[in-house]
Amino acid sequence: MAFENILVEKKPPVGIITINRPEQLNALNSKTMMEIYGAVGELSSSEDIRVLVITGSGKKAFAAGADIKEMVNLSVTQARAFSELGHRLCTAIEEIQQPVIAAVNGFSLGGGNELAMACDIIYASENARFGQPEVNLAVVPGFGGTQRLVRRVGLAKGRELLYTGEIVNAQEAKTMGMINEVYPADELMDKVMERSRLIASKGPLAVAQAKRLIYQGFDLPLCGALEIERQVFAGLFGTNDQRHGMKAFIEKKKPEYKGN
Ligand code: DAK
Repeated sequence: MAFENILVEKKPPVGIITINRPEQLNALNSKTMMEIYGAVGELSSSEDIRVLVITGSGKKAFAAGADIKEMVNLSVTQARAFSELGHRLCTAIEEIQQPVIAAVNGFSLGGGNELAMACDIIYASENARFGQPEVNLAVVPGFGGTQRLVRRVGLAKGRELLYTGEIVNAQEAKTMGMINEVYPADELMDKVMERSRLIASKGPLAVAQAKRLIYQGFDLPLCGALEIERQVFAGLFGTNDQRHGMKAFIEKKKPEYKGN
């Protein structure tokens, strides 16, 4: 697939999507979101890709929001379609097997932060800034932010951020549990690649199932979620990787997982 607003690189076992509209601070217009959606599909169906990374080009932004210039004159029907596109993209990120890491290298605002929060893990540079400033524009987040933010940081902080539109720095975002770790800007991508390769070295079916269990189980009653865990745990004993991994431990060897 040819893309105009994103760059896609395969560095097996890692696939990298870079939002590439730096002059617009990587604002997410429909075309860019459709391209990211296409790239997520393409990379996630590659057998040699075990982790996806999403980042922004330039030094200023991961993505400074949904594209306000595209949104300004949307009708109610068009706004609904725009929101559905954002939801489809964020849900796709949550539903693919591979973990997705957001490497946030600057502003992560509005729709950009909603995209980041759909990712499994968020690593940020020290200059990153996070927020849901939609209320400044008299709208609410439209790509799932009202739901994913409070699930990440809890109701107290989530409400505050959503009602004030305040922007927080990377350390504050880490303290409230929105993001995982903060690195110096010039080390961010190296650290992200290191963490990605660490995840990719684990049993891929186990990582994929852990992702699915968290996604499907999080909003279920505990007893139902635990039942799914039992089924998945048992099912993994039908895989070659499980036998291989446990034997490797006993024989003090390093396992090499094949994903079967
Ligand atoms: N959209 C479009 N262009 C943007 C943009 C954005 N979100 N953010 C920045 N840009 C553009 C600027 O317009 C400028 O373009 P030119 O004027 O040069 O053409 C260029 O990027 C550089 O930006 P600045 O000159 O403003 O750069 P500064 O360093 O001075 O300021 C900033 C950086 C991030 C503080 C500032 O750009 C800013 O405040 N940006 C907007 C941040 C924001 O409000 N983000 C949230 C957007 S709203 C929904 C669906 C979705 C959503 C809501 C509802 N439904 C359908 C219901 C989601 C909404 C959002 O995400």
